[in-house]
Amino acid sequence: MPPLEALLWDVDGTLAETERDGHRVAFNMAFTRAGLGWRWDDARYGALLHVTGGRERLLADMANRADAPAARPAREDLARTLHASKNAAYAWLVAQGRITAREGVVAVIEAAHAAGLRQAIVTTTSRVNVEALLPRLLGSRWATRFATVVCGEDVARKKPAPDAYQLALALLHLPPSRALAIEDSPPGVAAARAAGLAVARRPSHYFAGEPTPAGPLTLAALRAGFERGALS
Ligand code: XBP
Ligand code: MG
Repeated sequence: MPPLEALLWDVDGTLAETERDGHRVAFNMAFTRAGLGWRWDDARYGALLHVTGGRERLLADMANRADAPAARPAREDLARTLHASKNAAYAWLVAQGRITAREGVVAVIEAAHAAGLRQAIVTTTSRVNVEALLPRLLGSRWATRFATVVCGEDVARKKPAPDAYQLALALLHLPPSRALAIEDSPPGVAAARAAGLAVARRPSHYFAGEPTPAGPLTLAALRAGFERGALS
């Protein structure tokens, strides 16, 4: 294996338990604010996570609801309104300090920065959510830690398509053999692998049944796994 040159970080579920502590709670706040009796419990939200993108997730859920608007344009309008309201509620939850970094994440980002590795954010969440979360996790230095930030709006196809990873690699001028993706979910792992990347899996709350690596998240462990070719 060539030496490791870059870490490509997923956001939701990887940097923090944002789906459990942020997005699901915020979707339910948006439903209430819209006067809808809808509520996504933990099990329903976990099942809906195979649909990436919050607006797309709303549309997928509406497809199974008798009380959703029947006409496609009305559904799309409602999904857009609920999604904007959800993102506002998410920013509020972040500002309240309800979302904290997963263990080891901040230390690895700082160690990688100190070691001269390049880093990128590669997420299918909306840019507003990244811009709400990252300063809270890393302070104002966050923007100096990532050479590029690829978000859901930047690509035609969200994960599990490889587009976001391919775009990040192109912006970093790196072949996939020099970078490592860090992901929590099967769609995220599939996206990284489809872009030809090695992947360190750190399953989050909703994917606790997925294979989990032994030991804490450290830069040394990531580097060793990458260099042994032990990550897939
Ligand atoms: C996770 C997603 C997102 C979030 C919600 O992305 O699929 O849709 O659940 O964010 P990743 P939005 O793990 O790649 O960061 O509502 O902004 O889509
Ligand atoms: Mg994720």
